[in-house]
Amino acid sequence: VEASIPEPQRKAWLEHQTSGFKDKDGFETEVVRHVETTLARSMYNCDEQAAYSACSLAFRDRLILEWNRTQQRQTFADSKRVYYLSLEFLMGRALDNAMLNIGQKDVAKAGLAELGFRIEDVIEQEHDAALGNGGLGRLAACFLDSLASLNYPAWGYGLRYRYGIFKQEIIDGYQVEVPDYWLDFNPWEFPRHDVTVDIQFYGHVTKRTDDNGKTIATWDGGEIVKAVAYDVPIPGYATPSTNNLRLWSSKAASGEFDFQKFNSGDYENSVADQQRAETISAVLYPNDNLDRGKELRLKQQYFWVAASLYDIVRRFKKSKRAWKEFPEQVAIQLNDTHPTLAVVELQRILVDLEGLDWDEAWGIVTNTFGYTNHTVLPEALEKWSVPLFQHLLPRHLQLIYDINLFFLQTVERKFPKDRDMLGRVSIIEEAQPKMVRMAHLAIVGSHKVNGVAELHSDLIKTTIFKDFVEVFGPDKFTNVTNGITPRRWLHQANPRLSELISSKTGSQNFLKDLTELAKIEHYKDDPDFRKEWAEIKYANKVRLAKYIKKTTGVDVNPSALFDVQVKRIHEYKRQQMNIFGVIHRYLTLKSLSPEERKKFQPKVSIFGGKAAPGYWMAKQIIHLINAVGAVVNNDKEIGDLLKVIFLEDYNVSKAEMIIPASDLSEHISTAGTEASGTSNMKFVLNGGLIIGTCDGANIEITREIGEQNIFLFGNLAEDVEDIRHNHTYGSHTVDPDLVKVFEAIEKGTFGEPNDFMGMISAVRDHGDFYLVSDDFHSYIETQELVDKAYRDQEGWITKSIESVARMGFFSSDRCINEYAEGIWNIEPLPIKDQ
Ligand code: Z15
Repeated sequence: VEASIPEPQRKAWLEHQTSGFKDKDGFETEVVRHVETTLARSMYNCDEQAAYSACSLAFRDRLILEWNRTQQRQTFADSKRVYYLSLEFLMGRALDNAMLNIGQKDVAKAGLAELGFRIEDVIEQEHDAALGNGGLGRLAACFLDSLASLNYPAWGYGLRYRYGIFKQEIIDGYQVEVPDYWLDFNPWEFPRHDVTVDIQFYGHVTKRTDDNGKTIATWDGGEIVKAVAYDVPIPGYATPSTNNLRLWSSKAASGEFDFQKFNSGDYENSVADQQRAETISAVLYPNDNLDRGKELRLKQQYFWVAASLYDIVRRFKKSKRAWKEFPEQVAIQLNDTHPTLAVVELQRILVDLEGLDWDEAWGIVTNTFGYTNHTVLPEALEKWSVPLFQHLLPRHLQLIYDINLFFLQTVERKFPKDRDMLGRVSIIEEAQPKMVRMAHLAIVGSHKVNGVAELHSDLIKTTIFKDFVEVFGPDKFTNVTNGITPRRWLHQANPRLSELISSKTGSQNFLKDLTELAKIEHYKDDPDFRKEWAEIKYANKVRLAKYIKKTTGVDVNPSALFDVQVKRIHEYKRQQMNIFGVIHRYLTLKSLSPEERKKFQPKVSIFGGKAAPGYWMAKQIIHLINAVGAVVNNDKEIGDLLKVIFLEDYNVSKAEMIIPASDLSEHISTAGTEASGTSNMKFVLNGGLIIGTCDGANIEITREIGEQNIFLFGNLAEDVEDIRHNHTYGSHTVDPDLVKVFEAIEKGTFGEPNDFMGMISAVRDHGDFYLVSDDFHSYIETQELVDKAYRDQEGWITKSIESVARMGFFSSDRCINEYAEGIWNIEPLPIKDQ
């Protein structure tokens, strides 16, 4: 590691090493000390859980030193900071990442071994920090890793949910949700009981005119809830930089509970106030790509945004600079529209509390914010009803109306008399009731708007935000293609592959500059290299096969083709098409003679993913996958030729095991619906090939790795609208192979057919919105091409190596550098002697 660090950082890094453990004995001393003092246990009854706790505490001590130094350095340098506001941070486990980033996993491994533990078992004890649903939350976590690793002065701001995303159990083939209480022992968070903010809700606004004729608005009454900060250190890789993730927890402003009420015998009410306050940060909403418009969710958003902005403004004020310098000191990124209230809140602080003129304040606001859009799906675009807003945040609603008025005046000047244009771009939708369109507010309140992959960024400019391109011009809209951190998704998830790569690139520097992967392409014909490459994939598959056996009881053959689709269950992601394809394969196999069957490529079809608890169709899809598995996996005629597995409770730590074990993964969304996708990048980076549609980042992956290395199929985004129109107004016939699949289901091959009629009639009777039938033939044909390609193992290995070698572009480091230069105007803080 050392040799790969650029010279200016080298000295700091060496010094950093001295703040690490001297050697394995030094590490052991610390572990034993924590077992015996912090945990108050003896080494004689130290189980794996206690070893995890003590090991984490030992590494945490190292982290804290650098964390404090980093914060001091950033404060002293007084340079611009970026704040990443996200309602979700899907962090996964912290210990392995901390050991790797600090660069002392080998020391820990040796030390733990001497104490009688395998490091893998110790790492496994940690509960995932699962404060997110899927791609959006995991992206935020990858961004934090890159920001710290690249030495950017950056903070994340989020909510400290008491319950993260639910744990999924599969009972009799159905999803059952179990609460995820994860805070029992969490050594990675630091309560800051001295860092609190009072947050106001409800109440009323009064306006008066001051001596200069200026209108002054005051917001009084209502209720106050306290926000308490909890800080999580974010270590950078091979740098001492350790950034901060600040998560807010809600509690009653009056402290424990109301003694007045308690003493007067009204015990229930005294506790109720406290519980109402704590409810705000109690639970993550489990919907991905869906807005349900619930009041508590709006409360969460304002609570988190108001606390974060108070904190940011407080920090800025310490620098004693003029307000106009705010955007030179502060960049705030809105991760989707969830934090858009921050735009209004900053305007409120500047105008109502600090007394700035409207226009000066608005200039500061728009120069501070950037907005990232992550979806074009209409059901995911946030809207809040005006009456709800009026009730919960009366002053903010007034400000939104003012912002809208001034905005529409500028639109009017540019497009005189175009009433339709005004209606289309207005922040307020004229409906019954009126609605606040959060995406419109986010665009108007930001200086840059970005999509997350090229196709997606083009789509928002030509569809949902078309009018805004006319109003603001095209330069306000830009693209930043998503990326992933190679530290977690290569080095940590696939240590043997990382090791093989570093043996050929000469160092681990590819983990800091992923374009160095290109060097391994020189070895693609080297027999030893290829052999090792194939062996690593096989070993990863063996590990997954063992896990499948342990958790499902099904034996799978590690030599079979592992075909994986793991992601949130959603109709647009088309797991239904995948399982229909599996059924088609099963029916084909059944129709063959035993002789013909032998020529067939054996396959294990692996699914995983959570359905939103209220998403009936998604739950039906999970049920069908399990029902098909129950039949196919017990069919003696089929044996190893086909297995169907549903892995329970897909999450970040399971992804780290599953992804490196895939031969083929499926990214098969209806073209134009998946904004980017990020697991597609993770699979390819681990040497798996992809079957996918021309959607999201699949397109850029193809451009980088070459068309010969990916299995693309299906209709193009540009044709989807016409096809849908045809479904409704033309003739709609279901693909004949798909008809046979439906017939098998309806015959009861996989149990009670009525359980699956929703999925069938969506395609057959309700317009097939996601084009499952239109793409089915091309999907099946392409799967046949996959089988053929896989039988040529040598050809497959070449594809795999070439793909990995060409994935450098998809590092979240590249992505963060693009944000820093194109949106935040911020530079890394160089690390000099401390
Ligand atoms: C979510 O996970 C994504 C978008 C959303 O609007 C919401 Cl609410 C949740 C995902 C996209 O579906 C996915 O394509 C993208 O890769 C990811 O965000 C990160 O940008």
